Amino acid sequence: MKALLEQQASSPSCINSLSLINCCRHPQGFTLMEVAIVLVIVGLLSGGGITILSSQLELRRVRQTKVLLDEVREALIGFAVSQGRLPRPATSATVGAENPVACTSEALCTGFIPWSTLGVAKLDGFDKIIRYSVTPAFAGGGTGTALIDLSTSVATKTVQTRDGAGALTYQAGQLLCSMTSQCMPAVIFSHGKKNYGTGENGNVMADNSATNSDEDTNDSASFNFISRTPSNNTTFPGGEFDDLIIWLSPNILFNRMVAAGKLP
Ligand SMILES: [Ca+2]
Ligand SMILES: [Ca+2]
Repeated sequence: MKALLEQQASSPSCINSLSLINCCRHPQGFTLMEVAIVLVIVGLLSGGGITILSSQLELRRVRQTKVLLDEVREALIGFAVSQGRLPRPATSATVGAENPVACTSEALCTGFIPWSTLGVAKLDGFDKIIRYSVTPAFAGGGTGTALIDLSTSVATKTVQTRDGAGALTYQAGQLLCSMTSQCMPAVIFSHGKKNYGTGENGNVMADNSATNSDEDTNDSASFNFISRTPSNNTTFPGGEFDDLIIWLSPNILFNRMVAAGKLP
């Protein structure tokens, strides 16, 4: 064996090339099969690494979005405490001041968060403008200046979810909203990574699914939204889902406004 190694190490091909180790390990260097196996292993390792990295990045974006949505909700409460009402949605995808025109319907009171009026981030963790839907009577009403009135203002937004069988059930609010059974004054949401959304410059992102009916609902909803745990299941009722939805509780809003002397 020692003689063989000495013979290989002293051969011209070993001395004159950088493949000394290859040469000494195996008289013919690596076989094609060995190289192929190494390439497959390297490919598997790097592919797995990229998958782990991208899923961690996605988790980070989801967490970042949840934090931003919570901040928006706090900013909405702060606005109501100082102004006596909630703000209207942004003027447009590029103008972040609340729309100066009174929003007289649920649909007109649904759009983007008024990020510059609230002083919050415009975009969620997926670089999509954060969405916002507010009850008209809580956002200035028909005049645009009406204050929230505990004796007349009925919050109108609801959020449904799906039970294990896929049936819709109310998670916030209920079928009929009234003075004694308030629904939610506002809903704040992100379209998540996939399907729908509007980018910073107003570029509208596509809906690439024919089965995501709950995401379809959220994109066009004006008062009844859907919140579910994320799912890739295209055959479950409502289809795949990755939207992130939170809402403003009327009790928390009223409590904070009463504490600040903005409501009797
Ligand atoms: Ca989505
Ligand atoms: Ca769709």
